[in-house]
Amino acid sequence: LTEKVDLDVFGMTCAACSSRIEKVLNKQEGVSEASVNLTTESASVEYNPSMVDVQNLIDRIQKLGYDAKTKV
Ligand code: 9UX
Repeated sequence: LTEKVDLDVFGMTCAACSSRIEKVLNKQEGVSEASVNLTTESASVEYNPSMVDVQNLIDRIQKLGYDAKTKV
């Protein structure tokens, strides 16, 4: 079972920011595919909800010094 979430990501100013976040999300247990887009300031994450939830993903992003919220 895989779910997909789209996040708005705040605070990214360069391409290193987005690749940093993308790398961390992809290392997170339960994440099968994460891509972060600097231009649209967003992230798209496919994950297994029995292993990780959206708040875990947001926490990861916040620990790097950025912010994120679920896109509505
Ligand atoms: Mo470059 Mo992006 O220092 O934070 S990685 S602006």
